[in-house]
Amino acid sequence: MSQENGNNSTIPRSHPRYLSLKYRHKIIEGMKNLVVAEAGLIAHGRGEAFDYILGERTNEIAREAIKAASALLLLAKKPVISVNGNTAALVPKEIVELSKILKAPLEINLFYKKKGRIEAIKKVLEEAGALDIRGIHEEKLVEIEGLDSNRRLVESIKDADVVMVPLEDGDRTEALKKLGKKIIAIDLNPLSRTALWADITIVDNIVRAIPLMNTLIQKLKNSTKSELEEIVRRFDNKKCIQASLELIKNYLDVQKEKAFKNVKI
Ligand code: PTJ
Repeated sequence: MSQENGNNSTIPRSHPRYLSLKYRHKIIEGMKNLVVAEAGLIAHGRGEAFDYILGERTNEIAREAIKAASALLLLAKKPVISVNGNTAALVPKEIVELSKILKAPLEINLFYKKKGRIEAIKKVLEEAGALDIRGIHEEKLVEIEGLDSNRRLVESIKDADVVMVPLEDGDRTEALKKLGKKIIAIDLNPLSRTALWADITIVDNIVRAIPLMNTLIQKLKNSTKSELEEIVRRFDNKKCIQASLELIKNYLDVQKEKAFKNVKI
């Protein structure tokens, strides 16, 4: 298969945007296998654009959010990790590792319904070693009130106290918050509805955020309950969003000065 067909084995490692291309191709391959929705390509492109103007690195603000999210997940009695197509395509092993460390189920929850998608995502997660996958048996699904999209159909999320929602569209966070749940979002767009409604918003690329979360959770695992509560208490999501926007602004100011330094025609 050629590079144009979406096979990432043909991207030269020396390419200046190797990592970005590698993940782009994972999304393309995911779409061909039904894991990723067609709209998932567009969502990924939007994420790439935000990542670009955030400097494509995990900044200090995101690091604090990941730490607070790790503490909240460790404090949770019934944490659930929601998984959509893009998440399964980009970080299958890492999300399964997180689920195992926390002993939390992975719940497949899709916006775009298409025959075969749930099975395709289940397969990817199983191949990555998943032990507890929910959202796969129609008879076990119940509806969340106040939501009309396919995302209203949930299984373990209904009884969860903390729900992690990576790369989510629209208004489910708002609906889940109304049911008293704590929400952790991973979203490169600090102005998305999900980012603004969540209790903890990680403004970072999921491909960097989940591995770092796995490391931090291992480190925090032996902390006392009050130490974890203090980490969560100190975190302020409004400040986190505002600081992320400030960071974008500053990054663009610096780039404005630097942009043409190495361009000699
Ligand atoms: O698999 P499905 O059917 O559940 O559909 C999943 C998508 C992502 C297609 C669906 O939820 C959707 O349309 O989402 P949106 O409205 O495009 O929102 C996705 C958000 O994730 C956007 O704010 C993007 O900036 C952000 N995003 C995209 N890629 C990444 C990301 N955030 C973190 N890491 C990424 N790699």
